[in-house]
Amino acid sequence: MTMLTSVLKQIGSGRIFAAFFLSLGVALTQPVCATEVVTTALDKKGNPMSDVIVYATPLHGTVPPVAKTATAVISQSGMQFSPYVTAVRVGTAVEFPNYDKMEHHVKSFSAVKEFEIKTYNKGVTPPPVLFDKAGMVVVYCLLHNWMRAYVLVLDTPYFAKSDDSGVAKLENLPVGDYKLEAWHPNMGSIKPTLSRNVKIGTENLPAQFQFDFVPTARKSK
Ligand SMILES: [Cu+2]
Repeated sequence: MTMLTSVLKQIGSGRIFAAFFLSLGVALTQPVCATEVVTTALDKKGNPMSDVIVYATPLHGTVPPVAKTATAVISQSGMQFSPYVTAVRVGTAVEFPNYDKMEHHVKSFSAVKEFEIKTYNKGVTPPPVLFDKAGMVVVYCLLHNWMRAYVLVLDTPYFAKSDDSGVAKLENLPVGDYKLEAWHPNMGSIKPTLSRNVKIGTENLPAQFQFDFVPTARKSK
């Protein structure tokens, strides 16, 4: 048994762990039906980066329509927004519940989605905000200047956020050609994403995105 077939056997279940193939330096000749792409985000110094959004946009064809009921939640909890970074599809309604005893005043000045949720009584859930345009939205609290959340609104359903080990998993990707991109909030909406075109299903996949900066620590009280 060659090393490759042994690795494939261990992996099983049709998953592609790109890192394995890259480290093995093996060119795949047999088509592989990918259902999951695993990427690792690293900073300039080579340390794992969390809160990186990795997303894949098909170069041909269309993506499934967004569910009419697509929702996400960004709460105010412990005097911070949680989560700090969120990716959603265009057409997603986002709720901003307040779980703190303190009041918050949620505000976005971003052209992609400008909105304001003024202070409200505890126990009241304000109506959700519909994110109807692609791009980046920065959410502030006007009462607490360290509070900030980032929303990346995407035209594709294929996205994931890196965890503390820098790993993001894109799941249920149909075979095809994609533009694979990686974005971190420190890049704002001006700096271009790290990107490359990939063919999912027939050749090696990139395992790694290395950024040319070290992310700044999240501000706190
Ligand atoms: Cu606040």
